[in-house]
Amino acid sequence: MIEKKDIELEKAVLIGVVTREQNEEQSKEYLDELEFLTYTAGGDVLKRFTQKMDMPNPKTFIGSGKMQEVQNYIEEHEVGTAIFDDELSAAQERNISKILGCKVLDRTNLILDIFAQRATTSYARTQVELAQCEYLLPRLKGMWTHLERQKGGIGMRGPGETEIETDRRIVRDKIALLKAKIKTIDKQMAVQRGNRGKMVRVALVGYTNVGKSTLMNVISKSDVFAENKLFATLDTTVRKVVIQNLPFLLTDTVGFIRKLPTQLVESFKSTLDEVREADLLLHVVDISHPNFEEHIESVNKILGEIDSSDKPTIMVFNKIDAYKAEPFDEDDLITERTSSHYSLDEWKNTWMNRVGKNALFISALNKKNIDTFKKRVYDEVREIHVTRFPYNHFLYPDYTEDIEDSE
Ligand SMILES: Nc1nc2c(ncn2[C@@H]2O[C@H](COP(=O)(O)OP(=O)(O)OP(=O)(O)O)[C@@H](O)[C@H]2O)c(=O)[nH]1
Ligand SMILES: [Mg+2]
Repeated sequence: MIEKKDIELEKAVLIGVVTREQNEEQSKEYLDELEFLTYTAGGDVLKRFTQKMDMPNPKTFIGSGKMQEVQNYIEEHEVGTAIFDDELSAAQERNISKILGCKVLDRTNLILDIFAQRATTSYARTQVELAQCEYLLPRLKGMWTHLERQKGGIGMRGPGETEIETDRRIVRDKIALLKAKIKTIDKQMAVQRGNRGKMVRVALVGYTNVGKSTLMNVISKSDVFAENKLFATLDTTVRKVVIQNLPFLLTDTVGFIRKLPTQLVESFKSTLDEVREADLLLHVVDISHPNFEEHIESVNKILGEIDSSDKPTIMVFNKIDAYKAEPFDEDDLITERTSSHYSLDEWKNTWMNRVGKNALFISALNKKNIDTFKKRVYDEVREIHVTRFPYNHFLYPDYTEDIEDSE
């Protein structure tokens, strides 16, 4: 991103907790992701703080001793932003901000901010603005007022910049306005979708940064923006793809993430309609990510929230070129061998085996197994197509031969 190079990175610290449900390892992975999010938003993480606790402190989330430690660090290093991995209540945010004397954000805040920063079309911007207003409304009272520096930056982009000081009524009016605006666009989009006729619709879904757009570019020869940042894609791109003689529509859309703010899921409803109305889902997974199984769970959860759990789905395990098992020493009797030590072949024999022909292993970057992938998508789309157009025989000839040729 151009901005990134031009602006100075904001200094930030991260704060997470280790609980009974969330062990040290997980906490580390969540903070890794939070750091990636912070970087995407234009921040530079100087330090991470974690605290072991069973129950968060209702007033300040973490305990007073830890808070003191954070405060000392922030003062000494002139840190402007403290980012919590967990959702803070409005009161907690206020209290902590008073103690630390800097901007305090939580994960939701950060994600909303990135969306605000990355939304380019007016439609995406309207959706993000709505989500931000919904998030802001219950938090309005006294927010930031004790801070002198209201200079913008992470967490302050979008409607927050202008509306923080104004009262709830204005935000409520704004919400109504944005909703009306979205409704109008929704109608236009529904018409657009209707115009596409009965063509089979396939949607790429998956966690953010797994390679959906890269895969889209590979099989549709299109040029969708892809990069190693979270939420590179916010809008939906639909391309007509033809494999052999079979045309279908392929959709690339926004990636999911753990704890995707509900306000966003709701306001991105129509962007996600593309997924809801798809005939077939290609669930792309970054198998080189140590946490990929949890990513799958997060994605499935969001698919459930948008009533799309029962769709025919092909699991596409991407980035096999980058997959590396953690080294395991057979003579080491202390370390337990876990799935992190599995080779790719061992993985294929786990639950993935039960997914059967609907589990594919590819590298979109190196174009590995793309032909197998295309063939599988072809078969599936053809099946749907045939049920939809029972009298359309043009599809049958040649394709097997052709595919074999190309492999
Ligand atoms: N090593 C490797 N990297 C890949 C592969 N496919 C994609 N990538 C990289 O992964 C990063 C993310 O790719 P995108 O295609 O933008 O991912 P996305 O799922 O569309 O991400 P969002 O739109 O942000 O949700 C980019 O840096 C790609 O170059 C692959 O097969 N192997
Ligand atoms: Mg993308």
